[in-house]
Amino acid sequence: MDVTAALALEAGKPLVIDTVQLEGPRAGEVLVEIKATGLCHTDKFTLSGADPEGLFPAILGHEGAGIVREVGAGVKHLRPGDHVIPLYTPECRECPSCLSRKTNLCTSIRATQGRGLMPDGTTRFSYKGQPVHHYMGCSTFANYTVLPEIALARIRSDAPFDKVCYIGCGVTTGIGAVLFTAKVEANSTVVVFGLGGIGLNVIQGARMVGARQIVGVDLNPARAEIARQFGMTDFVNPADLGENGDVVGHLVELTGGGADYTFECVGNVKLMRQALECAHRGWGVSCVIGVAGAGQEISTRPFQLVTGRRWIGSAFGGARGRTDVPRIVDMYMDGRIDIDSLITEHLTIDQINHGFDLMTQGKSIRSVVEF
Ligand code: NAD
Ligand code: AHE
Ligand code: ZN
Repeated sequence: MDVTAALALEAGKPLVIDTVQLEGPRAGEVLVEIKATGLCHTDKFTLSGADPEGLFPAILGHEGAGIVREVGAGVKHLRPGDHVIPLYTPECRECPSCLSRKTNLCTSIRATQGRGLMPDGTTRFSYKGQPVHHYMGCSTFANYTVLPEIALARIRSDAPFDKVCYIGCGVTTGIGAVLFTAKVEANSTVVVFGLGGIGLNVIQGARMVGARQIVGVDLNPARAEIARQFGMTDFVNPADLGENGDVVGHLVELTGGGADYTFECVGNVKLMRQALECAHRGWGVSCVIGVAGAGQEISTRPFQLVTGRRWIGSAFGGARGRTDVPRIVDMYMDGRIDIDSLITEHLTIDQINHGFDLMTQGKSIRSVVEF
């Protein structure tokens, strides 16, 4: 079938909106009509060429919501008409990782997903007769896409697509990192580096569990107001501390000796170090969420770990998609989490490059494209 997509033809070039061809679902696969998709910083990162797994041409996008239109042979848990959220972290419930109960990182289709292919090693998309890669197993920058059944969470049918698409990445990543990965306790002190689409959800999660102090760190002063609305108690702009300002020292003092939990939500390895080092001696936990580019490495003095800080990381908030995503949708529908205030732009697919420009300029939190 012909579908409308935003194509990433080359690294560093704007997306091209055009008609591409999509084959129907094969065994174990599902055709989904995408109704809405968010723009995540990771899409921009991959488009820039900094992603070691970035492949071109590809159809990017991994934060979508839509409706099942057709199922392939052997699909057991979904049928046409079901409302779904695509999962870049699937949940097969059968692989050693799923069965371990120690991680959400299902391994059943990760190898082919990383090569931009469906589990059978082929692609369903083509453009001008040439194959086009899938992205993160989702490719939501198209009004129709094909996914494996295990990479779809079925959600309630009264949830608005233009809001719950954000649960496909940003909301779940931020809230989940607090709830599922770090397991922040009530009365904790928390520092969040980066108050964008992810960091604001970390703040929202920290408030939900009853953190007593939530410090936000961002170079963009415009982020302070919305972060306060989400539960931030203190704002630190590193630029205000001067060029050689001691960000770590300042945060350690502000939190009375270091924070119980810190989160890096930018993708900057220098900030990852600062986040570790402003965690409390003896017990502070620092969680890396930001994605850093090819060749980047983190470093610190081992003494920081010897003295009891722990450095951890979180992908998709540690959430098991088919199990946890429908619950997070319920949390939104019950008014327990705010998504609406974070969606600052509604765009058409023709405006998608403008959406990425707004992200670069720090003028949007989440832009959502509606089909
Ligand atoms: P975003 O662009 O919405 O937000 C980034 C924020 O960081 C902005 O507010 C920006 O002003 C701030 N910032 C930039 N440089 C800074 C600095 N030096 N000091 C302080 N603040 C700074 O991005 P996002 O969508 O929130 O994504 C954030 C990061 O999380 C990205 O690296 C993205 O790839 C990653 N991510 C990871 C996961 C995961 O599962 N681990 C999921 C989604 C996104
Ligand atoms: N492909 C990159 C890493 C990208 C990455 O870390 N992705 C996160 C999700 S970001 C969503 O916005 C993730 O889930 N990683 C786990 C996984 O299995 O991909 C690289 O460095 O190669
Ligand atoms: Zn994302």
